[in-house]
This record gives sequence, structure tokens and C-alpha cells, in this order.
Amino acid sequence: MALTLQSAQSIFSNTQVPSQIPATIALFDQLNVDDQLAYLWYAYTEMGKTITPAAPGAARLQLAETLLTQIKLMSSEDQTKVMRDLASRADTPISRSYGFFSVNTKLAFWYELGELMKKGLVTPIPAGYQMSPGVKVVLEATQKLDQGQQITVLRNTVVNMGFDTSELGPSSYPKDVAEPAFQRTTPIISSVKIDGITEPAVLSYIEAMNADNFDAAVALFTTDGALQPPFQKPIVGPEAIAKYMREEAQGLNMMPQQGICEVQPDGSKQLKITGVVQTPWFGVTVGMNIAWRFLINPQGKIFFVAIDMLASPQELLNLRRV
Ligand code: EQ3
Repeated sequence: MALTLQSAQSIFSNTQVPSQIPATIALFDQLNVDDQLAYLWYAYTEMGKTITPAAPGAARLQLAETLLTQIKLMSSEDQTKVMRDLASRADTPISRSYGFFSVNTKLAFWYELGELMKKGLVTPIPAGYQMSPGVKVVLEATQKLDQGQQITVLRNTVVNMGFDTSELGPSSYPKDVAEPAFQRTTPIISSVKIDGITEPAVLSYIEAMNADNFDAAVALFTTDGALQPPFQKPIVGPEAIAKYMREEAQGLNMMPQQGICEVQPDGSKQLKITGVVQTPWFGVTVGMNIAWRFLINPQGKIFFVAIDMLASPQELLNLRRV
């Protein structure tokens, strides 16, 4: 029987226990624009007491420099307007430019604005702002999350800002810019060992990803293979997967710990592996508990892999099917 994306998505479906991450983002989405900006400032400064992101490299900041220079020269009212436009996804030139940034350039842009806010050069919160009770609710929900989940909430809110450029035709796309590389802070983990797992495609996948060797990782997939990032739709086909990996998977440290493998009557294999992933933004200080769900075809190629954020550390040991 041919493998289908739909059936692949449902393997080990008990992995997807309700996560507090989308629930917290849904609360955030209900806030008005000024409350959203205030929430992000309070959440970020509170988080900064224990963890701070690494400063982005010069090459990355260069991509955001035109916008940052423009903003620095503005009056404080105009700076507030730009931030409101970004948060409300308005159609303005700055919000369009931001909309074309890659995920990591969006984060670098806000990182730099945050530094300017700390120095008092950009106003973090609109003048005369009064906090609504809704902000407190979202902050309290955020405090209940672990650090890996908190940085995921922040990342996703930043990614969702700016004009939705997917609605624009290809003629409006800026020229493809090379994605700057992240410096690896920890040594590459080259020999992968996962308790309960010997599947070559999976071990090679982790090894390639930990070396940022995306060509090698993509070569492990079938030509109709798919990768499903946390809370997203599957990305289908080697070209689209490679583009995604270059933009979003650089510098990650993947530390899978244990897994199970079930061979199906047609010779395909379903594997669930749990472990910890570190992002180059926070290095070894924040570990995200995740699961990989792999569907390997009878020829040993990856047909599907889903990456899920685990709801709690207890889920690391939950390798049962039902
Ligand atoms: C300035 C301030 C504070 C106030 C203003 O009002 C508004 C904003 C937005 C502000 C600034 C906020 C800032 C600077 C936030 C920065 C947040 C950062 C740097 C967050 C980074 C998070 C990174 C995460 C969550 C990375 C997760 C990666 C994962 C789970 C990777 C998984 C993958 C695996 C394991 C694979 O096998 C395949 C690839 C894939 C990438 C899916």
C-alpha cells in the first residue's frame, strides 16, 4: 500500500497532547496591539533575568540595518507607530520589508530594537499606556510554561508580525539573499546514539542536522517526502525542505535520547524518538523537549518526519503508542 501524507501525520498520534504554547498564543492574539507590545516587553525583560539571547552576528544585522536605521532616526511617536503597524500586520513599506525577512532576521531585528529600548533610544511602551487585565492573564499563562516553551511563544509572535507577504505575487519578492550562518557554540555531536534505535536513516539524519549538512539530510528523504515542524503544516519535497532547513535549522543541537521502532506489514517503519534540542539563540541554557515521529519507507528512506514540542518533560518517556 502506498504511503500517504495523511496516514503519516497520524502515526503515534498520542504524542500531540494539548500544548500550552498555542493556547498562550491564542490568548496573546486576543490582546489589542498596544497590549501585545507591552506583553512582549514585560515577558522579554522578565525572561532576561535568567536567560538572554546571543547577539546576532553582523551579517544578520546587516539585513535588518536599513529598517533599524530608519527607526532610530524617528520621533518616539513614529517609532511607536512602526511597532503598532508590525504587530497589527498593517500594509506599510516597513511592515512589508519585515514580512519578507526570514525567521532569524525577524528575531535579530527585534533583538536590536530591544537593545535600543534598554538604552532608552527607542520607547518600549506607547506613551500613556495603561495595562489591561488581559496582559496579566497572558503573562501568568507564560510564567507557567518552561523556558523552552516560553521562547517558542516569543518566537512565534515575532514570526507572525509584519505584513503577510504570502498574499503578494512573486514579482514583489525581493532578490534571494543568502541566509547568514550561525556560529556553533558547542562541538558538533558526531556519533549519534539513541536508546532503542538503530535505523540508519534516523541516525544519519541527526548526524547531518548537527553538522548543518542540509544537503545530506535532504538526500535521506523520498522525492515526495515531507517534514512537519512544530505547529505547522508539512513541508513537502526536497527543495522546499532544504530551503526551510537553511533558514530555520542552522546551528541547532539535537540530542535525541530514546525511541521505539515498529515495523509494519509492508516493510515500512514507524519510529518515535524523544530528546532535547538547543537553539543557537540561547545555546546550552535552554533545552526544548521534543519528539520526532519518523515514517521510513521499505527502502529505508524518510517519507515523513514530524517534530512536536512536548507538553511536559514527563512526555520524554512516553513512547507508548496508545
Ligand atoms: C523588544 C521586545 C522585547 C519588545 C517589543 O514590544 C516586541 C518584541 C518582539 C520584542 C523582542 C523580542 C525578542 C528579541 C524575542 C526573541 C526571541 C528568540 C530569540 C526566540 C528564539 C526561539 C527559538 C526556538 C524556539 C527554536 C526552536 C527550534 C526547534 C524546536 C527546531 C526544531 C527542528 C528539528 C528538531 C528538526 O529535526 C527539523 C528542523 C526543525 C527546525 C523543525
